[in-house]
Amino acid sequence: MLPRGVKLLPVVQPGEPAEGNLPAGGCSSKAAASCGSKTQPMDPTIREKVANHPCYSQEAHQFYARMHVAVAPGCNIQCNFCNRKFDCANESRPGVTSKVLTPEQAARKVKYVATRVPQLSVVGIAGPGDPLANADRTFRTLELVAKETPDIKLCLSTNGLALPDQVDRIAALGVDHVTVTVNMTDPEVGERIYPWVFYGGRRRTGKEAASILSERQLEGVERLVAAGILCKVNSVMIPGVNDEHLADVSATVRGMGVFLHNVMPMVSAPEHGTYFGLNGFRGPTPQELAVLQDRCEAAGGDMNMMRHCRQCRADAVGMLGEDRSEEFSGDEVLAAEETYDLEQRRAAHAQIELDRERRRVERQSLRIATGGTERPEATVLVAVATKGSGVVNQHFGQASEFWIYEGGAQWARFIHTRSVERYCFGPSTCNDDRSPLDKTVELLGDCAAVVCQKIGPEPARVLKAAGIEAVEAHQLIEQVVAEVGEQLARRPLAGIAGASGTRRDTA
Ligand code: CLF
Ligand code: SF4
Repeated sequence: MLPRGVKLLPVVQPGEPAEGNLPAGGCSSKAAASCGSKTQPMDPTIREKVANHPCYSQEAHQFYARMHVAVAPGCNIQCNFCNRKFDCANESRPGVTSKVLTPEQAARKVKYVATRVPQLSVVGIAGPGDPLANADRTFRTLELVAKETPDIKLCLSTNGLALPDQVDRIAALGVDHVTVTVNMTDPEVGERIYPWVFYGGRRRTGKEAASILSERQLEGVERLVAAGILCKVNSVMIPGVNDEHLADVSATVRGMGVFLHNVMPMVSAPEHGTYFGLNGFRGPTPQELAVLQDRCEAAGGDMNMMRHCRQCRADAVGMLGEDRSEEFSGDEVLAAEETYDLEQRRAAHAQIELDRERRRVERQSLRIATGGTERPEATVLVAVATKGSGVVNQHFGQASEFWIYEGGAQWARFIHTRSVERYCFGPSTCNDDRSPLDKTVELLGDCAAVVCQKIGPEPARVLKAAGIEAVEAHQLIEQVVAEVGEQLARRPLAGIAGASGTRRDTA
């Protein structure tokens, strides 16, 4: 029996083709009854654009991969969470450095990777500095990639300062996806984030710098939308600086026609050597981030929120949840003369689409709600270990990240992902001697259960001692989350199967 008010809706994840009046697009947490304007089927042009883009569609990211080519070393602004030694922190994680490639090397690398990673659907330029502060290198790379690997989508991410002058060139090259980082629209907030910007041939500081940057960003966004380019906004959440302001940013850019908003956590540690890191500004906890994402979603009316960002590096390769950049970093990759087999890649994508369709049909038959205003009265958080493809298929000990869902009777809402290594909870937990298992337990401390394909007795015992049930499963994620959530929400203290975990039916 269902708790009062729960509507039975087929599971439709962002990016799936909309049927009838079901929600679609990057609407990760709304169901038809509450999705406002998204109760209409998605525009077919937009649907085609997001269909296999792993960042613009949460569902697609379970099946498709991206790669970044690090061709843009310079930057035209200074952010207080960046010290230029590492990749651009507006799109990637501080503390990693990517080797800069020439456009020709980058195009050769794309061919090499595309031949070996059939899931690859998108090539992005996101650093290590700002792509549009290195416009010639960036556009030459895009030109070569478009010519030599024509089935791959092109993507760009920029701080926006140079954007208004480059939109025509971006459109002419057929770039369909552009991300602009907007951390503020209020110069009073902005002057705390940006010590300077370089514009009009000289360095600007203070409120003037922040005003120029904000105006240029919004003008750039306006021009992108007018050119029919799908626009995503990234915002770095800096507690105590812009966290109270980002819901206004979300509403502003939603009003301008931005498709998706990605609020990312600032990752701040003294060893990164950034102004914020050295001066005790901390990043948000996963819980604080999730609360702000919900606020932005509401403030934007019906803003699509990206909740599956991995803050990948400027030379990232692979599915969003995996990092294969090392595997493709050798000189042989840059020297390789590949023959590009377009037919083989098309056949691989046709197979991916068949698998994807099978999962979609399975999910729809379950009729589990993935969001909406009328959620069950009782829900719990469930952490899932998965490598993608829509199923629980990762061993607990091998998971480098967990997907966090809210689960309840006939209900499974994706919240976000948490990386086992990534989150820093401030100086008191840096460089400590806790075991990886202890850190994982702390990371998942607010979850009632962990669902994974396999778990050993010792980690299951440690989780149990922390009040987290371990559940073994190999099924569709939503199905397990809803079942486990329903049981645990009803019996939060009794648990469901003891510390050794419960064996569940296999898919
Ligand atoms: Fe790269 Fe960015 Fe394009 Fe994606 S990433 S340029 S839109 S192809 Fe994606 Fe990586 Fe998050 Fe960026 S997970 S950091 S949002
Ligand atoms: Fe660093 Fe990126 Fe900011 Fe430039 S835009 S200062 S590279 S975080």
